[in-house]
Amino acid sequence: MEFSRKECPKPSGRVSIMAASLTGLLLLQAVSWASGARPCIPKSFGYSSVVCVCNATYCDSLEPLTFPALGTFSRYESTRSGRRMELSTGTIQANRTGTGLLLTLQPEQKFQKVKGFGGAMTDAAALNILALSPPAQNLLLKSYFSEEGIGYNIIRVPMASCDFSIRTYTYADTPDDFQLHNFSLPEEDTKLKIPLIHRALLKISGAGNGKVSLKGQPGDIYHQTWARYFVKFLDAYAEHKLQFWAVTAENEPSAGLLSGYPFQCLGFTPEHQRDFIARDLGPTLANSTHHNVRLLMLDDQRLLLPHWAKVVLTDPEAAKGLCGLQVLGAECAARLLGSRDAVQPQHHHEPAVPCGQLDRLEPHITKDTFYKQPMFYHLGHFSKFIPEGSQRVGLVASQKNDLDTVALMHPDGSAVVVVLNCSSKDVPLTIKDPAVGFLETISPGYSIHTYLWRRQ
Ligand SMILES: *[C@@H]1O[C@H](CO)[C@@H](O)[C@H](O)[C@H]1NC(C)=O
Ligand SMILES: *[C@@H]1O[C@H](CO)[C@@H](O)[C@H](O)[C@H]1NC(C)=O
Ligand SMILES: *[C@@H]1O[C@H](CO)[C@@H](O)[C@H](O)[C@H]1NC(C)=O
Ligand SMILES: *[C@@H]1O[C@H](CO)[C@@H](O)[C@H](O)[C@H]1NC(C)=O
Ligand SMILES: CC(=O)N[C@H]1CO[C@H](CO)[C@@H](O)[C@@H]1O
Repeated sequence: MEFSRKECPKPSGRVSIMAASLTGLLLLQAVSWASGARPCIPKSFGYSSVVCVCNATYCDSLEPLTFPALGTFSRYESTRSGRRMELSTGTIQANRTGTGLLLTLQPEQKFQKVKGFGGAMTDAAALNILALSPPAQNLLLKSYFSEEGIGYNIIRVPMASCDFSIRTYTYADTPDDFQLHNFSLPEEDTKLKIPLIHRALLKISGAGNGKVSLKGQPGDIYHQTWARYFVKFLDAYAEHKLQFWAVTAENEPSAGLLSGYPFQCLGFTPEHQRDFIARDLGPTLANSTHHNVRLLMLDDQRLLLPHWAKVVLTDPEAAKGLCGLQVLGAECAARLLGSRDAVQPQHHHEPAVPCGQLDRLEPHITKDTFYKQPMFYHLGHFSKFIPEGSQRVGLVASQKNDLDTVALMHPDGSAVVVVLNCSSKDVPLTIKDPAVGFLETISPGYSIHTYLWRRQ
Protein backbone atom coordinates (compact mmCIF):
# COMPACT_ATOMS: atom_id res chain seq x y z
CA MET A 1 0.00 0.00 0.00
CA GLU A 2 1.50 3.26 -1.00
CA PHE A 3 0.35 6.81 -1.34
CA SER A 4 2.30 9.19 -3.43
CA ARG A 5 1.61 12.85 -3.34
CA LYS A 6 3.56 15.78 -4.70
CA GLU A 7 3.37 19.40 -3.76
CA CYS A 8 0.86 21.72 -5.34
CA PRO A 9 1.93 22.80 -8.79
CA LYS A 10 3.78 26.08 -8.72
CA PRO A 11 2.82 28.87 -11.10
CA SER A 12 5.76 28.18 -13.37
CA GLY A 13 5.48 24.41 -13.28
CA ARG A 14 3.63 22.27 -15.78
CA VAL A 15 4.04 19.19 -13.64
CA SER A 16 1.94 16.08 -13.67
CA ILE A 17 0.93 14.68 -10.33
CA MET A 18 0.06 11.09 -9.76
CA ALA A 19 -2.08 9.75 -6.96
CA ALA A 20 -1.85 6.04 -6.43
CA SER A 21 -4.76 4.01 -5.20
CA LEU A 22 -4.51 1.73 -2.22
CA THR A 23 -4.33 -1.30 -4.47
CA GLY A 24 -1.15 -0.02 -6.03
CA LEU A 25 -2.80 0.40 -9.42
CA LEU A 26 -2.35 3.75 -11.01
CA LEU A 27 -5.89 4.90 -11.48
CA LEU A 28 -5.73 8.65 -11.28
CA GLN A 29 -3.48 10.72 -13.39
CA ALA A 30 -3.19 14.40 -12.79
CA VAL A 31 -3.70 16.65 -15.75
CA SER A 32 -1.07 19.35 -16.10
CA TRP A 33 -2.10 22.97 -16.09
CA ALA A 34 -3.20 23.64 -19.62
CA SER A 35 -2.89 27.04 -21.21
CA GLY A 36 -6.27 28.33 -20.00
CA ALA A 37 -5.95 27.34 -16.36
CA ARG A 38 -3.72 29.15 -13.90
CA PRO A 39 -2.80 27.86 -10.44
CA CYS A 40 -3.50 29.48 -7.09
CA ILE A 41 -0.87 31.77 -5.60
CA PRO A 42 -1.27 30.68 -1.99
CA LYS A 43 -0.87 32.92 1.03
CA SER A 44 -1.23 31.89 4.65
CA PHE A 45 -2.56 34.10 7.40
CA GLY A 46 -1.87 31.49 10.06
CA TYR A 47 -5.30 29.83 9.91
CA SER A 48 -5.93 26.26 8.88
CA SER A 49 -5.74 26.84 5.15
CA VAL A 50 -4.55 29.39 2.62
CA VAL A 51 -6.11 32.07 0.43
CA CYS A 52 -5.33 32.46 -3.27
CA VAL A 53 -3.98 35.90 -4.08
CA CYS A 54 -5.14 37.75 -7.18
CA ASN A 55 -4.25 41.16 -8.55
CA ALA A 56 -4.74 43.18 -11.73
CA THR A 57 -2.52 40.92 -13.84
CA TYR A 58 -2.85 37.50 -12.27
CA CYS A 59 -5.63 35.36 -10.90
CA ASP A 60 -5.92 31.59 -10.70
CA SER A 61 -8.46 30.14 -13.12
CA LEU A 62 -9.87 26.86 -14.38
CA GLU A 63 -10.43 25.27 -17.75
CA PRO A 64 -13.98 25.48 -19.09
CA LEU A 65 -15.78 22.30 -18.14
CA THR A 66 -15.08 19.38 -20.45
CA PHE A 67 -16.30 15.84 -20.08
CA PRO A 68 -13.97 12.88 -19.82
CA ALA A 69 -14.29 10.14 -22.44
CA LEU A 70 -16.74 7.34 -21.75
CA GLY A 71 -15.08 4.83 -19.43
CA THR A 72 -13.01 7.47 -17.66
CA PHE A 73 -13.80 10.02 -14.98
CA SER A 74 -12.55 13.45 -13.89
CA ARG A 75 -11.77 14.22 -10.31
CA TYR A 76 -11.40 17.78 -9.00
CA GLU A 77 -9.73 18.07 -5.62
CA SER A 78 -9.43 20.83 -3.03
CA THR A 79 -7.76 20.22 0.30
CA ARG A 80 -7.08 22.11 3.46
CA SER A 81 -3.38 21.69 2.67
CA GLY A 82 -3.77 23.97 -0.34
CA ARG A 83 -4.94 22.13 -3.46
CA ARG A 84 -7.57 24.14 -5.31
CA MET A 85 -9.85 22.28 -7.69
CA GLU A 86 -6.98 20.29 -9.19
CA LEU A 87 -8.01 18.03 -11.99
CA SER A 88 -6.97 14.42 -12.40
CA THR A 89 -8.49 11.65 -14.49
CA GLY A 90 -9.09 7.98 -13.78
CA THR A 91 -10.37 4.86 -15.49
CA ILE A 92 -13.73 3.38 -14.60
CA GLN A 93 -13.19 -0.31 -13.71
CA ALA A 94 -15.45 -3.15 -14.74
CA ASN A 95 -14.95 -4.90 -11.41
CA ARG A 96 -14.42 -3.58 -7.95
CA THR A 97 -10.79 -3.70 -6.80
CA GLY A 98 -10.97 -1.59 -3.64
CA THR A 99 -12.36 -2.40 -0.24
CA GLY A 100 -14.03 -0.24 2.37
CA LEU A 101 -16.74 2.28 1.71
CA LEU A 102 -18.89 1.77 -1.37
CA LEU A 103 -21.22 4.53 -2.63
CA THR A 104 -23.79 3.29 -5.12
CA LEU A 105 -25.49 5.67 -7.51
CA GLN A 106 -29.27 5.19 -7.71
CA PRO A 107 -30.37 7.24 -10.72
CA GLU A 108 -33.96 6.03 -10.49
CA GLN A 109 -34.30 7.73 -7.08
CA LYS A 110 -34.95 11.35 -8.02
CA PHE A 111 -35.02 14.51 -5.90
CA GLN A 112 -35.09 18.27 -6.64
CA LYS A 113 -33.82 19.93 -9.77
CA VAL A 114 -31.20 22.64 -9.49
CA LYS A 115 -31.76 26.18 -10.72
CA GLY A 116 -28.21 27.31 -10.13
CA PHE A 117 -25.67 28.83 -7.81
CA GLY A 118 -24.82 32.42 -7.10
CA GLY A 119 -24.09 35.23 -4.72
CA ALA A 120 -25.53 38.54 -3.62
CA MET A 121 -24.74 41.87 -5.26
CA THR A 122 -25.06 43.99 -2.14
CA ASP A 123 -23.92 47.58 -1.76
CA ALA A 124 -20.90 46.39 0.24
CA ALA A 125 -19.96 43.83 -2.42
CA ALA A 126 -20.26 46.44 -5.16
CA LEU A 127 -18.21 49.03 -3.24
CA ASN A 128 -15.49 46.49 -2.52
CA ILE A 129 -15.31 45.26 -6.10
CA LEU A 130 -15.26 48.79 -7.49
CA ALA A 131 -12.42 49.74 -5.13
CA LEU A 132 -10.19 47.49 -7.24
CA SER A 133 -8.70 48.64 -10.54
CA PRO A 134 -10.80 47.74 -13.62
CA PRO A 135 -8.48 44.85 -14.67
CA ALA A 136 -8.63 43.37 -11.15
CA GLN A 137 -12.42 43.86 -11.12
CA ASN A 138 -12.61 41.89 -14.33
CA LEU A 139 -10.56 39.03 -12.95
CA LEU A 140 -12.79 38.95 -9.89
CA LEU A 141 -16.00 38.87 -11.94
CA LYS A 142 -14.48 36.23 -14.21
CA SER A 143 -13.58 34.12 -11.18
CA TYR A 144 -17.20 34.00 -10.15
CA PHE A 145 -19.21 34.11 -13.32
CA SER A 146 -17.22 32.78 -16.26
CA GLU A 147 -16.50 29.33 -17.61
CA GLU A 148 -12.88 29.77 -16.49
CA GLY A 149 -14.21 30.47 -13.02
CA ILE A 150 -16.79 28.72 -10.88
CA GLY A 151 -19.68 29.46 -13.21
CA TYR A 152 -22.20 31.24 -11.00
CA ASN A 153 -25.49 31.78 -12.81
CA ILE A 154 -27.61 33.53 -10.18
CA ILE A 155 -27.24 36.98 -8.70
CA ARG A 156 -29.26 38.04 -5.69
CA VAL A 157 -30.03 41.74 -5.59
CA PRO A 158 -31.30 43.33 -2.38
CA MET A 159 -34.13 45.80 -2.87
CA ALA A 160 -32.85 49.07 -1.34
CA SER A 161 -30.44 49.05 1.58
CA CYS A 162 -29.75 45.99 3.68
CA ASP A 163 -27.36 44.88 6.36
CA PHE A 164 -24.56 45.13 3.80
CA SER A 165 -25.13 48.83 3.06
CA ILE A 166 -23.28 51.83 4.35
CA ARG A 167 -26.44 53.93 4.77
CA THR A 168 -30.13 53.22 5.25
CA TYR A 169 -32.57 54.04 2.45
CA THR A 170 -35.58 52.81 0.56
CA TYR A 171 -36.58 53.62 -3.00
CA ALA A 172 -39.60 55.58 -1.79
CA ASP A 173 -38.68 57.66 1.21
CA THR A 174 -41.56 60.15 0.87
CA PRO A 175 -44.11 59.53 3.68
CA ASP A 176 -47.66 58.62 2.61
CA ASP A 177 -46.67 58.39 -1.05
CA PHE A 178 -48.98 55.42 -1.50
CA GLN A 179 -48.89 55.63 -5.29
CA LEU A 180 -45.09 55.61 -5.13
CA HIS A 181 -44.78 58.65 -7.38
CA ASN A 182 -41.47 59.41 -5.75
CA PHE A 183 -40.04 55.95 -6.29
CA SER A 184 -36.53 56.18 -7.68
CA LEU A 185 -33.31 54.20 -7.75
CA PRO A 186 -30.40 55.82 -5.90
CA GLU A 187 -26.79 55.78 -7.04
CA GLU A 188 -26.15 52.55 -5.14
CA ASP A 189 -28.27 50.88 -7.81
CA THR A 190 -27.60 52.97 -10.88
CA LYS A 191 -23.88 53.59 -10.41
CA LEU A 192 -22.75 50.56 -8.43
CA LYS A 193 -24.91 47.46 -8.59
CA ILE A 194 -26.52 47.69 -12.01
CA PRO A 195 -23.29 48.27 -13.98
CA LEU A 196 -21.61 45.42 -12.08
CA ILE A 197 -24.55 43.11 -12.67
CA HIS A 198 -24.32 43.87 -16.39
CA ARG A 199 -20.62 43.10 -16.36
CA ALA A 200 -21.21 39.89 -14.43
CA LEU A 201 -23.90 38.83 -16.89
CA LEU A 202 -21.47 39.38 -19.76
CA LYS A 203 -19.26 36.74 -18.19
CA ILE A 204 -22.02 34.17 -17.92
CA SER A 205 -22.24 32.38 -21.22
CA GLY A 206 -25.73 32.36 -22.67
CA ALA A 207 -27.04 34.85 -20.15
CA GLY A 208 -28.17 37.33 -22.78
CA ASN A 209 -31.53 37.90 -21.21
CA GLY A 210 -29.98 38.67 -17.85
CA LYS A 211 -32.22 36.85 -15.47
CA VAL A 212 -31.29 37.34 -11.86
CA SER A 213 -32.91 36.48 -8.57
CA LEU A 214 -33.29 38.95 -5.79
CA LYS A 215 -33.75 39.40 -2.17
CA GLY A 216 -36.11 41.88 -0.57
CA GLN A 217 -35.36 44.25 2.26
CA PRO A 218 -38.37 46.28 3.22
CA GLY A 219 -39.46 49.71 4.31
CA ASP A 220 -42.47 50.32 6.49
CA ILE A 221 -45.55 50.94 4.33
CA TYR A 222 -48.92 49.26 3.85
CA HIS A 223 -49.27 46.01 2.04
CA GLN A 224 -50.73 47.09 -1.29
CA THR A 225 -48.14 49.78 -1.58
CA TRP A 226 -45.46 47.35 -0.55
CA ALA A 227 -46.59 44.97 -3.28
CA ARG A 228 -46.55 47.85 -5.80
CA TYR A 229 -43.08 48.69 -4.60
CA PHE A 230 -41.97 45.28 -5.89
CA VAL A 231 -43.45 46.08 -9.29
CA LYS A 232 -41.85 49.53 -9.30
CA PHE A 233 -38.50 47.93 -8.52
CA LEU A 234 -38.87 45.44 -11.37
CA ASP A 235 -39.95 48.31 -13.67
CA ALA A 236 -36.93 50.39 -12.67
CA TYR A 237 -34.48 47.56 -13.27
CA ALA A 238 -36.20 46.72 -16.55
CA GLU A 239 -35.43 50.29 -17.66
CA HIS A 240 -31.81 49.31 -17.10
CA LYS A 241 -32.38 46.18 -19.19
CA LEU A 242 -32.31 43.77 -16.27
CA GLN A 243 -35.08 41.24 -16.08
CA PHE A 244 -35.45 39.14 -12.97
CA TRP A 245 -35.98 35.40 -12.72
CA ALA A 246 -37.56 35.56 -9.27
CA VAL A 247 -38.35 37.73 -6.28
CA THR A 248 -38.54 36.54 -2.71
CA ALA A 249 -41.49 37.76 -0.71
CA GLU A 250 -39.21 39.00 2.02
CA ASN A 251 -35.63 38.45 3.10
CA GLU A 252 -35.41 36.79 6.51
CA PRO A 253 -38.97 37.54 7.59
CA SER A 254 -38.41 35.96 10.99
CA ALA A 255 -35.57 38.36 11.85
CA GLY A 256 -38.01 41.26 12.04
CA LEU A 257 -39.85 39.48 14.82
CA LEU A 258 -36.84 39.49 17.14
CA SER A 259 -36.84 42.51 19.40
CA GLY A 260 -33.64 44.46 19.13
CA TYR A 261 -32.67 42.98 15.75
CA PRO A 262 -30.17 45.58 14.59
CA PHE A 263 -30.71 45.51 10.82
CA GLN A 264 -33.36 46.94 8.55
CA CYS A 265 -36.06 44.38 8.47
CA LEU A 266 -39.79 43.75 8.33
CA GLY A 267 -41.17 40.97 10.45
CA PHE A 268 -43.52 38.41 9.00
CA THR A 269 -44.98 35.41 10.69
CA PRO A 270 -45.75 32.57 8.28
CA GLU A 271 -49.46 33.45 8.55
CA HIS A 272 -48.77 37.09 7.79
CA GLN A 273 -46.58 36.20 4.82
CA ARG A 274 -49.22 33.78 3.54
CA ASP A 275 -51.88 36.51 3.58
CA PHE A 276 -49.58 39.12 2.07
CA ILE A 277 -48.78 36.77 -0.82
CA ALA A 278 -52.38 35.68 -1.28
CA ARG A 279 -54.01 39.13 -1.16
CA ASP A 280 -51.35 41.57 -2.22
CA LEU A 281 -48.11 40.47 -3.75
CA GLY A 282 -49.39 37.48 -5.72
CA PRO A 283 -52.24 39.33 -7.49
CA THR A 284 -50.23 42.52 -7.97
CA LEU A 285 -47.37 40.68 -9.66
CA ALA A 286 -49.75 38.58 -11.72
CA ASN A 287 -51.48 41.73 -12.94
CA SER A 288 -48.21 43.44 -13.87
CA THR A 289 -45.92 43.16 -16.86
CA HIS A 290 -43.73 41.05 -14.56
CA HIS A 291 -46.15 38.16 -14.28
CA ASN A 292 -43.41 35.79 -15.46
CA VAL A 293 -41.18 36.62 -12.51
CA ARG A 294 -41.36 33.79 -10.01
CA LEU A 295 -42.30 34.46 -6.44
CA LEU A 296 -40.36 32.59 -3.74
CA MET A 297 -41.26 32.45 -0.07
CA LEU A 298 -39.42 31.98 3.21
CA ASP A 299 -35.92 33.19 2.20
CA ASP A 300 -34.82 32.49 5.73
CA GLN A 301 -33.08 29.92 7.87
CA ARG A 302 -33.62 26.27 7.13
CA LEU A 303 -34.78 25.43 10.64
CA LEU A 304 -38.06 27.23 9.95
CA LEU A 305 -38.97 24.38 7.60
CA PRO A 306 -41.28 22.56 7.22
CA HIS A 307 -43.61 24.57 9.49
CA TRP A 308 -43.33 27.77 7.44
CA ALA A 309 -44.06 26.04 4.15
CA LYS A 310 -47.02 24.17 5.62
CA VAL A 311 -48.66 27.34 6.89
CA VAL A 312 -48.20 29.33 3.69
CA LEU A 313 -49.10 26.53 1.30
CA THR A 314 -52.37 25.67 3.08
CA ASP A 315 -53.86 28.76 1.46
CA PRO A 316 -54.61 27.96 -2.18
CA GLU A 317 -54.42 31.64 -3.13
CA ALA A 318 -50.96 31.94 -1.62
CA ALA A 319 -49.85 28.64 -3.13
CA LYS A 320 -51.07 29.78 -6.56
CA GLY A 321 -48.75 32.76 -6.55
CA LEU A 322 -45.66 30.89 -5.38
CA CYS A 323 -43.02 29.03 -7.36
CA GLY A 324 -40.73 27.84 -4.64
CA LEU A 325 -39.01 28.65 -1.46
CA GLN A 326 -35.56 29.84 -0.69
CA VAL A 327 -33.38 28.80 2.20
CA LEU A 328 -30.43 30.86 3.31
CA GLY A 329 -27.04 29.51 4.12
CA ALA A 330 -24.54 31.34 6.25
CA GLU A 331 -24.88 34.82 4.79
CA CYS A 332 -22.72 36.42 7.41
CA ALA A 333 -20.09 33.72 7.68
CA ALA A 334 -17.01 34.49 9.71
CA ARG A 335 -14.32 35.97 7.53
CA LEU A 336 -11.05 34.67 8.78
CA LEU A 337 -8.60 34.84 5.91
CA GLY A 338 -7.74 31.32 4.90
CA SER A 339 -10.65 29.90 6.81
CA ARG A 340 -13.97 30.10 5.09
CA ASP A 341 -15.45 33.06 3.28
CA ALA A 342 -15.44 33.32 -0.48
CA VAL A 343 -13.60 36.38 -1.75
CA GLN A 344 -12.05 39.18 0.22
CA PRO A 345 -10.98 42.32 -1.58
CA GLN A 346 -8.20 44.06 0.29
CA HIS A 347 -9.95 47.36 -0.13
CA HIS A 348 -12.68 47.54 2.28
CA HIS A 349 -15.82 49.49 3.05
CA GLU A 350 -17.46 48.73 6.34
CA PRO A 351 -21.04 47.61 6.06
CA ALA A 352 -23.17 49.52 8.54
CA VAL A 353 -23.54 46.50 10.79
CA PRO A 354 -21.73 44.08 13.07
CA CYS A 355 -21.02 41.67 10.21
CA GLY A 356 -18.43 44.13 9.02
CA GLN A 357 -16.45 43.86 12.21
CA LEU A 358 -15.51 40.32 11.33
CA ASP A 359 -13.53 41.67 8.41
CA ARG A 360 -11.00 43.55 10.41
CA LEU A 361 -8.50 40.75 10.54
CA GLU A 362 -7.14 41.89 7.23
CA PRO A 363 -3.75 43.40 6.83
CA HIS A 364 -3.94 47.03 5.91
CA ILE A 365 -4.75 48.04 2.48
CA THR A 366 -2.55 49.47 -0.16
CA LYS A 367 -2.37 46.94 -2.94
CA ASP A 368 -4.77 46.29 -5.79
CA THR A 369 -5.26 42.74 -4.57
CA PHE A 370 -8.06 40.40 -3.58
CA TYR A 371 -8.05 37.05 -1.83
CA LYS A 372 -10.07 34.01 -2.84
CA GLN A 373 -10.95 32.20 0.34
CA PRO A 374 -11.33 28.42 0.68
CA MET A 375 -15.12 28.88 0.65
CA PHE A 376 -14.92 30.22 -2.91
CA TYR A 377 -13.50 26.90 -4.12
CA HIS A 378 -15.81 24.93 -1.88
CA LEU A 379 -18.78 26.55 -3.62
CA GLY A 380 -17.05 26.05 -6.96
CA HIS A 381 -17.05 22.29 -6.37
CA PHE A 382 -20.82 22.54 -6.82
CA SER A 383 -21.47 25.58 -8.99
CA LYS A 384 -19.03 24.72 -11.76
CA PHE A 385 -20.17 21.14 -12.19
CA ILE A 386 -23.90 21.29 -11.61
CA PRO A 387 -25.62 23.17 -14.43
CA GLU A 388 -29.20 24.39 -14.36
CA GLY A 389 -31.64 21.53 -14.76
CA SER A 390 -29.45 18.96 -13.00
CA GLN A 391 -31.36 16.67 -10.70
CA ARG A 392 -30.27 15.21 -7.41
CA VAL A 393 -30.40 11.40 -7.41
CA GLY A 394 -29.85 8.66 -4.83
CA LEU A 395 -26.39 7.72 -3.55
CA VAL A 396 -26.40 4.89 -1.04
CA ALA A 397 -23.47 4.18 1.29
CA SER A 398 -22.55 0.58 2.15
CA GLN A 399 -21.79 1.53 5.73
CA LYS A 400 -22.20 4.34 8.21
CA ASN A 401 -19.63 7.08 7.62
CA ASP A 402 -18.90 10.68 8.45
CA LEU A 403 -18.58 12.03 4.99
CA ASP A 404 -21.05 14.30 3.20
CA THR A 405 -21.94 13.21 -0.29
CA VAL A 406 -24.39 14.15 -2.99
CA ALA A 407 -25.04 12.80 -6.48
CA LEU A 408 -26.68 14.60 -9.38
CA MET A 409 -27.43 13.91 -13.02
CA HIS A 410 -26.88 16.59 -15.64
CA PRO A 411 -29.72 17.20 -18.10
CA ASP A 412 -27.61 15.28 -20.68
CA GLY A 413 -27.38 12.26 -18.34
CA SER A 414 -23.79 12.69 -17.13
CA ALA A 415 -23.18 12.08 -13.45
CA VAL A 416 -21.65 14.28 -10.76
CA VAL A 417 -20.75 13.20 -7.23
CA VAL A 418 -19.38 15.55 -4.57
CA VAL A 419 -17.60 14.02 -1.55
CA LEU A 420 -16.63 16.06 1.50
CA ASN A 421 -14.36 14.60 4.18
CA CYS A 422 -14.19 16.91 7.17
CA SER A 423 -11.81 14.85 9.26
CA SER A 424 -8.11 14.10 9.17
CA LYS A 425 -8.03 10.54 7.76
CA ASP A 426 -7.42 9.48 4.18
CA VAL A 427 -10.11 6.98 3.30
CA PRO A 428 -10.27 4.65 0.29
CA LEU A 429 -13.61 4.77 -1.41
CA THR A 430 -15.41 3.22 -4.37
CA ILE A 431 -18.24 4.87 -6.29
CA LYS A 432 -20.39 2.39 -8.15
CA ASP A 433 -22.45 3.44 -11.13
CA PRO A 434 -24.51 0.44 -12.25
CA ALA A 435 -24.46 1.79 -15.82
CA VAL A 436 -20.69 2.00 -16.23
CA GLY A 437 -18.74 0.40 -13.37
CA PHE A 438 -16.54 1.34 -10.44
CA LEU A 439 -14.61 4.53 -9.68
CA GLU A 440 -11.81 3.68 -7.27
CA THR A 441 -10.52 6.66 -5.34
CA ILE A 442 -9.37 8.05 -2.02
CA SER A 443 -11.02 10.73 0.05
CA PRO A 444 -8.08 12.46 1.72
CA GLY A 445 -8.52 14.02 5.14
CA TYR A 446 -9.92 17.58 5.00
CA SER A 447 -10.78 17.48 1.33
CA ILE A 448 -13.63 18.04 -1.08
CA HIS A 449 -13.84 16.19 -4.38
CA THR A 450 -16.08 16.49 -7.39
CA TYR A 451 -16.34 13.47 -9.73
CA LEU A 452 -17.69 13.76 -13.22
CA TRP A 453 -18.32 11.05 -15.82
CA ARG A 454 -20.44 10.16 -18.81
CA ARG A 455 -22.90 7.32 -18.55
CA GLN A 456 -23.56 6.76 -22.23
C1 LIG B 1 0.44 40.10 -9.46
O1 LIG B 1 0.59 38.74 -9.12
C2 LIG B 1 1.58 38.08 -9.85
C3 LIG B 1 1.52 36.63 -9.45
O2 LIG B 1 1.65 36.51 -8.08
C4 LIG B 1 2.92 38.72 -9.56
O3 LIG B 1 3.92 38.08 -10.33
C5 LIG B 1 2.87 40.19 -9.89
O4 LIG B 1 4.08 40.81 -9.52
C6 LIG B 1 1.72 40.85 -9.17
N1 LIG B 1 1.58 42.22 -9.61
C7 LIG B 1 1.57 43.23 -8.76
C8 LIG B 1 1.43 44.57 -9.35
O5 LIG B 1 1.69 43.05 -7.55
C1 LIG C 1 -15.19 -9.22 -13.53
O1 LIG C 1 -16.24 -9.90 -12.90
C2 LIG C 1 -16.91 -10.81 -13.72
C3 LIG C 1 -18.08 -11.40 -12.95
O2 LIG C 1 -18.74 -10.41 -12.26
C4 LIG C 1 -15.96 -11.91 -14.19
O3 LIG C 1 -16.61 -12.78 -15.07
C5 LIG C 1 -14.75 -11.28 -14.87
O4 LIG C 1 -13.80 -12.23 -15.16
C6 LIG C 1 -14.14 -10.19 -13.97
N1 LIG C 1 -13.09 -9.52 -14.74
C7 LIG C 1 -11.91 -9.26 -14.21
C8 LIG C 1 -10.96 -8.53 -15.12
O5 LIG C 1 -11.60 -9.61 -13.10
C1 LIG D 1 -42.33 63.78 -4.95
O1 LIG D 1 -42.87 63.95 -6.24
C2 LIG D 1 -43.63 65.14 -6.38
C3 LIG D 1 -44.32 65.13 -7.74
O2 LIG D 1 -43.56 64.43 -8.70
C4 LIG D 1 -42.70 66.35 -6.21
O3 LIG D 1 -43.42 67.54 -6.34
C5 LIG D 1 -42.08 66.25 -4.84
O4 LIG D 1 -41.12 67.28 -4.69
C6 LIG D 1 -41.40 64.92 -4.61
N1 LIG D 1 -40.99 64.81 -3.23
C7 LIG D 1 -39.79 64.38 -2.86
C8 LIG D 1 -39.54 64.35 -1.40
O5 LIG D 1 -38.93 64.02 -3.66
C1 LIG E 1 -54.86 45.18 -12.94
O1 LIG E 1 -54.25 46.29 -13.59
C2 LIG E 1 -55.16 47.16 -14.22
C3 LIG E 1 -54.39 48.24 -14.97
O2 LIG E 1 -53.05 48.26 -14.63
C4 LIG E 1 -56.11 47.76 -13.19
O3 LIG E 1 -57.05 48.59 -13.82
C5 LIG E 1 -56.82 46.64 -12.46
O4 LIG E 1 -57.60 47.16 -11.43
C6 LIG E 1 -55.82 45.67 -11.89
N1 LIG E 1 -56.50 44.53 -11.29
C7 LIG E 1 -56.18 44.05 -10.09
C8 LIG E 1 -56.94 42.85 -9.64
O5 LIG E 1 -55.33 44.55 -9.39
C1 LIG F 1 -14.64 9.33 2.13
C2 LIG F 1 -14.64 8.99 3.54
O1 LIG F 1 -14.84 7.86 3.86
N1 LIG F 1 -14.43 9.94 4.37
C3 LIG F 1 -13.96 9.80 5.71
C4 LIG F 1 -13.56 11.12 6.28
O2 LIG F 1 -13.02 10.95 7.54
C5 LIG F 1 -13.85 10.29 8.48
C6 LIG F 1 -13.11 10.16 9.77
O3 LIG F 1 -11.88 9.55 9.59
C7 LIG F 1 -14.28 8.94 7.97
O4 LIG F 1 -15.15 8.33 8.90
C8 LIG F 1 -14.93 9.12 6.66
O5 LIG F 1 -15.33 7.88 6.19
